[in-house]
Formats: sequence, C-alpha cells, structure tokens
Amino acid sequence: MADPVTIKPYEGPSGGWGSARSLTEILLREQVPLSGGALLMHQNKPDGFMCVSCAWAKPGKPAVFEYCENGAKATAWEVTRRRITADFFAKHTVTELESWRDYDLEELGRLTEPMRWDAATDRYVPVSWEDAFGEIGAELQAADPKSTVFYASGRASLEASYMYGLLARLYGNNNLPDSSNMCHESTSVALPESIGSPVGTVLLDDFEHTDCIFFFGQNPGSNAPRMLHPLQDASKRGVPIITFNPFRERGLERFTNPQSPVEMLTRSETRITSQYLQVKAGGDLGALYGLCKALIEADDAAAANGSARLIDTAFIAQHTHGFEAFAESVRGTTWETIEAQSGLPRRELEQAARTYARAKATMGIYGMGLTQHRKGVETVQMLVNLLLLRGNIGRPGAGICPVRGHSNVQGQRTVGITEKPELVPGDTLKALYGFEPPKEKGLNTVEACEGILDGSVRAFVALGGNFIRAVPETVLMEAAWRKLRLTVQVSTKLNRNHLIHGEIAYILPCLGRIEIDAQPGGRQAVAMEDSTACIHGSKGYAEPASPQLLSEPRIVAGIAKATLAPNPSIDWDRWGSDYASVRDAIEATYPSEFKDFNARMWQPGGFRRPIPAAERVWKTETGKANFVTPQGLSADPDTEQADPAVLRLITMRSNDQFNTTIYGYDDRFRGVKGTRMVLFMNRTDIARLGLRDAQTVSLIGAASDGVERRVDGFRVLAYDVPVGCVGGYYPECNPLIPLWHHAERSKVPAAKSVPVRILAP
Ligand SMILES: Nc1nc2c(c(=O)[nH]1)N[C@H]1C(S)=C(S)[C@@H](COP(=O)(O)OP(=O)(O)OC[C@H]3O[C@@H](n4cnc5c(=O)[nH]c(N)nc54)[C@H](O)[C@@H]3O)O[C@H]1N2
Ligand SMILES: Nc1nc2c(c(=O)[nH]1)N[C@H]1C(S)=C(S)[C@@H](COP(=O)(O)OP(=O)(O)OC[C@H]3O[C@@H](n4cnc5c(=O)[nH]c(N)nc54)[C@H](O)[C@@H]3O)O[C@H]1N2
Ligand SMILES: [Mo]
Repeated sequence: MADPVTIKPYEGPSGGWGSARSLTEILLREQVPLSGGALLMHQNKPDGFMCVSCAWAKPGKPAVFEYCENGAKATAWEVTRRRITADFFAKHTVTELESWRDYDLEELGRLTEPMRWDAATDRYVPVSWEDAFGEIGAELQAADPKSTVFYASGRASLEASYMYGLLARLYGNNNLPDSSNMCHESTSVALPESIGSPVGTVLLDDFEHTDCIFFFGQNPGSNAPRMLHPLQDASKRGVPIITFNPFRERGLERFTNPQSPVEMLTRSETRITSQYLQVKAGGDLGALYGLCKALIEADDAAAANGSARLIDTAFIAQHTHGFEAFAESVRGTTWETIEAQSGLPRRELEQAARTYARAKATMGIYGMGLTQHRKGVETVQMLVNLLLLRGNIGRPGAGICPVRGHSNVQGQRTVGITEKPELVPGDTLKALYGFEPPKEKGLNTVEACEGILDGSVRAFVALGGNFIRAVPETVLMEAAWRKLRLTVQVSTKLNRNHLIHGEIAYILPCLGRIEIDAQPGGRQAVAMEDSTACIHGSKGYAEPASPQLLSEPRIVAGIAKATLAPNPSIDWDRWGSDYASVRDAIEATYPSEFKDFNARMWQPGGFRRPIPAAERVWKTETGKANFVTPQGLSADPDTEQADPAVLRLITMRSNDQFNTTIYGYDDRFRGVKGTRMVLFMNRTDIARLGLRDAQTVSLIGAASDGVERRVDGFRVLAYDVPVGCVGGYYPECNPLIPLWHHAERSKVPAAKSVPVRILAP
C-alpha cells in the first residue's frame, strides 16, 4: 500500500535537493543498473536519444546533464529491470487485475511478448506475431472502415506516425484521433485563424532576447522542468515574468538548478515569477480582456495628448486585420465584468499591463490551463490579440509559445496523424501511392468516444496511450468499451486499457525509444519534433526489454501488410526495417518541411521546419494576422450557475506522474505525500460549505444532464486556491467530466473547469 499520508507545505524550491533525492529513489526502485546513469548522459543530446517525457526544446549546445528529474523518471520507467511475462498473465484473470491500481499495473514492468485475450479463461495468453497480425488484418478487412479508429498517443516517432496515418487512409478513413485532441487541439484551431500557423513561433534562442514573459496555465516545475533553465536565465537578467495560475506552483515561484553544484551547495534559489496572479479557473479570457483594456485605454490617452503610443500602430496597420472591432469590444467591456470573470483586481491587471507596455519583446507561454476549457480556443486567440497589440509575433525575443505535451505530439500532426483531411496533402499522397485518400472528415477523440457509446465504432487500434483512462465520462465509456469487437493496444507497459478491452483483444508490446533498435540492415534511429518545431534524430542506447519486442514501425508495417491489398509503390517490409526510407517518403510528401531530412536530423538543436508566422508571413484568409474578437467573456456557460454550491474543479498532474502513468503518490511541490485523493480547496469555501480540513468527501458532477457522476474518498485540503475553484488529480477525477463538456470549437475535454458539488457524509 501507499505510504502513510502526510500533508504539509513544501518550503523548498523546485529542482534542488528534493529533485536529486526523488530521482535516486526511482532509479533504485526500478533497479536501473548503474549504466543507467551513463544512459542519462545521452538524453536530449545531438546523437543521443530524445527524452520520452515532454516535448520541450532540446538545445544545440546541451548541458552536461540535459535532463530533469521527471525526464530521468521517464527514462527509468522505460529501462526498468522489471518484466511481465506470460507466467504473470497465467496466474491472474483480467477481471482480477481490474482491482489493481494503475500504479501497480505499470510497476509490473515492461511487457515482453504479444498477448491475446482468451475469453474462456479470462486471461491474456501468448500469441505469435504472425498470428496476431493475421487475425487483426482479417478483422479489419471484415469491418466497415468507418467503424474503425486508429488512435495515437503522442510518443511514437515521425516515421511510425507517418506509416500509421497512411495505413488509416489506405484502409479508408481519417479516423486518426490523437492525444492532441485532449491537449493542444485548442491551439491547432486557434492559431491558424489568428496567425496562419498551427504551432508556436518561439525558439529557444528567443529566451535570450526577451524582455517580458506572460505565463499562463502551465506547470513547468513538474511538466517541462528543463524549461526552468531558460526561465531562470531570463529572470536573472531581470526579465519580468507575469504568471496567471489559480495555483501557486513552486516551479513558477523559485528554482534551484539541480545541475549547478554552486546553487546546490549554497542552496541559492532564483525567483521565477515577478507578478503572480491567481486567476480563477477559466478566468483567463477575462484577465486577457483586462490586460488589453488597460493597454488600449492608456494608449487612447497617449494618442489624445500626443505622447508616445503604447500599441504598435505601424505593425497593426501593416500586418493585422480586425483591430478596430477588437478595440471597440475591449473598450466596451466594463472592469466590473472583467474582475468578476477573472477573479483578479483591476489594479493588478493594470500593473501587469504597464509592465507589458514597457517591454520591447514579449513572449506568451501557455499550457493546459488555457486549452482545456469550454472557451479554450477563444482564450488562446485572446493571448495572441494581446501579443499583436505590440507587434510581438515574428521578431527576436517575442512570440507565442504553446508548451506541447507528449514528446512527439506536435510531430505526429506534421506527418499526417489528423482526423482533418484538409491538413494532409491528398494530391501528393495520390501521386506517390496511387490511391484516392478519403475526403470525409474522420473522428477526433470526443467523436470517437461518441461512436463507441452509440455502437457505431467497432474496432479500436491504439499506437500507445491509455485512452480509456485519459478520456472523460469514465463510467459510461468503460461499459461501452467492452462491447467493441476488436481492440489492439501497441504498448510498453500494462495499463487499464488492456483490462477494459473488446471481444477480441491484443496487446502488442513494442520497443521504447531509448532501446537499441537492431534491424537486419543495421541499427535504426528515429526522429521527432519538439514544441518549437525543431526536428531531432534519436538513437536508442539501452538493451531491449525482451528479444520478442518489435519496433513501432515494424508493428505498423505488420498490421498494414495483413490488412491492405498489396501496393506496388509501398514496400512495408522495407519501411519497417529501414527508417531512412520512411524519412525519404516523408520528405517526398512534405518537401518544404523535410528537405534533406536524413542529412539534417542530426544537426545539433534540430532543424526547424518553416513556420511562416515566425517570418511575419500570415497564411490566413485575410493574408494578415487577425485580431479575433471573442463572443462575450463568459468563460464557461455551464459552470456559471447561480448556485454557490457548484464549484469549478481543475483536474491536473502531480509531480509524480506522466499522464495516466503514476510514478508515485507524492506531489512534493504541493506538499502532499502518500495519496492522490486530495481535494485542494480554499478555506473560505471549506467553512462556507460546513466542511473541515482533512475531512473525507465525495464529488458529484453538477451538470444537469441526467447522468450520475461520482467519485468518493477525497480528503479535503485547505489550500491557496481562488474561492469557488477546487483542484484534484487526473485521471482519478475523469469520471466527473461529461463527454460534452469540451472546448466548444476544438472538442478538447474541458478538464480544467468541471462543474462539481461536494457531498459530505
Ligand atoms: N512529468 C510530466 N511531464 C509531462 C506530463 C506529465 O504528466 N508529467 N504530461 C505531458 C503532457 S501530455 C502535457 S499536455 C503537458 C501538460 O502540462 P501542463 O500544461 O502544465 O498541465 P497540467 O498539469 O494539467 O496543468 C496546467 C497548469 O494549469 C493551471 N491551471 C488550471 N486551470 C487553469 C486556468 O483556468 N487558468 C490558468 N491560467 N491556469 C490554470 C494548473 O494550476 C497547472 O499549474 O505536460 C507534459 N509533460
Ligand atoms: N482530466 C484530465 N484528463 C486528461 C488530461 C487532463 O489534464 N485532465 N490531460 C489530457 C492530455 S493533455 C493527454 S496528452 C492525454 C494522455 O493520454 P494518452 O497519451 O492516451 O495516455 P498516456 O498516459 O500518456 O499513455 C500511457 C501508456 O502509453 C504506453 N507507452 C508508453 N511509452 C510508449 C511507447 O514508446 N510506445 C507505445 N506504443 N506505447 C507507449 C504505455 O503502455 C503507457 O501505459 O490525457 C488527457 N486527459
Ligand atoms: Mo497532453
């Protein structure tokens, strides 16, 4: 069982000795051999392997240790000595395993051979790769392509992803949802309309030239710790960092670089944030309105009395569209509304706006705190509006910086993992492979869930991930999932989605990226794209967890060959064993993005694919960068109920997890030890609702749609969060999220503003 629960405020910085200790613990627990330390030396280095944790940029001139506590945990998790073999599955029925915790399942170690669920004994039994591909191929051939889904979690390489996308299209659908649909799809919808590029414009170098950073709803201390290095450097140069976050995240407050002996020995800390604004969950739309209002009204006054303007009028005139309508909307919005929506006082927003007005180059950085809301798309567009007011896109030190999640989630989209047919070059695919790529829009994550619930989806293939645990509406989804005809999981570790399975169910274990990928033609490398659109090669260094594992490209090739009619233009066997040939195909499909792919992938720091907005080339309908005016300020129509007993639940990550993978039960920075079932609550709310600190309560969904949603066993924890907001961990809280409660325009589940009530015994 878990350690005894202790909860006390964490006084230390992010990084520092706590980080070093936590890392040592996991290396020991996973029995990572001493060579594991040597392995870490290759992490995120040119010619090394790219971290399997987050997608943060990898510098061209890396530090000696270019990894963080959580990146090293992710490495240890993959190169662990623990293994699950057929013996284990022979001893346990699947039903029995369902009572195990997620943590215990993954702690069993790496999967070692392909398995098929046997209905008669309710056990997974070994199967040969050949038989597995044979049956999967036959099932897929018999199915209606419209009823099959090809999901991808964002970890697989560019090569595996390109092949996977092509497999789906040759098979006959665009049903290619990916984890991005739960994550930065709000970005992918917002940015093309605003600036004509779907991804961020900032490069690592920009941190050296910036004058000011606006930081919204991302927790770098836990989720992108290497980003604390450029943030620390910027802070040391005196760059103001203005943070909007309902939680006071330690990584955003202060940092000790665990890789600096001096900082460690002297226990010196750098303050990161200069102004911390504890915005209400979903209140960023209001906060951004406030910043824009303060700036535009101060600029109106400057224009009237002839002093220097505060907005960049030349940039606005030359490069943008829609300014007047936007400015009118901002001027017409009252401070009363802005304060109510954001939960922030006017004077604090004015102070932040003054800092902004003084800065020559400003960056806007953000994560799930903006994208996972009903108004996620509009909020991202408001952040762009703020940047456009002072010409902060397309010049050094400035720009928009979405912090992507999975290590190759951005890259998967670049090479065709998308349900939107207009995002792939259909004509080129037709010319290369002699087929008509399907034109009908495919299913994204929420639509795939709807299809599973209504029975129209029958087969589900997953290239990584733990879909059933990651999506909302857990109870209904799990019940419907069991009715699927076919479920295929390409995975490295046992997870919930192997236990909740279809009538015919396969686990196909694959090599991880850190492992040596030996093919007949020699050792293979793969490539990925980071958050800043830089593309890097990655080579494995660790011995494979089992001789029976196949690489992801080989598994995709195996399924493709068994499913599709032979195509004279595609040699799946060659692609599955010689990834340079896949990269040639990627280059042929996307010539401007991947020019000289094979040669350039080893360039230190990666090569950047062209991002037109970063050059002030606006690929929008107006040919300009657009000020997009949101329809109203209400962050979340469903949660804005008059009922004061309804709270907004933020579901988020601890410092001891990677998405649904739970490394441990501590959240050091938030002072929680030994449990994940806590409910972070403001003292005022605790008192107002007649509760006590440390009391055990249940949460019930407050949406009035007739579905009962409930999770029991939370411990109330008095915490510094805004009144009306509570916080809990993902995925434990997912049963509380209605499937329809997603960003209106991108369908990203609105996991950061879930309407709930508290039920006390
Ligand atoms: N170690 C580790 N690294 C990871 C992951 C992991 O699980 N573990 N996951 C990876 C993935 S896939 C992703 S997408 C990223 C996720 O990384 P993040 O974007 O950091 O995701 P979260 O932890 O969900 O929380 C985001 C932050 O938003 C804040 N927040 C919540 N609601 C609001 C709001 O309404 N407004 C504002 N301004 N802030 C809000 C929360 O307090 C929290 O600090 O990290 C990636 N990296
Ligand atoms: N309530 C709530 N829900 C959320 C979120 C939230 O903030 N709140 N965040 C959302 C976000 S941002 C995301 S990205 C999704 C994440 O959703 P997913 O990407 O589906 O989930 P993960 O937990 O990252 O997947 C973990 C599994 O991936 C497999 N795996 C690990 N490495 C590899 C590999 O190299 N290859 C293969 N084939 N498999 C591998 C392992 O078997 C492991 O069990 O969850 C979303 N759900
Ligand atoms: Mo994500």
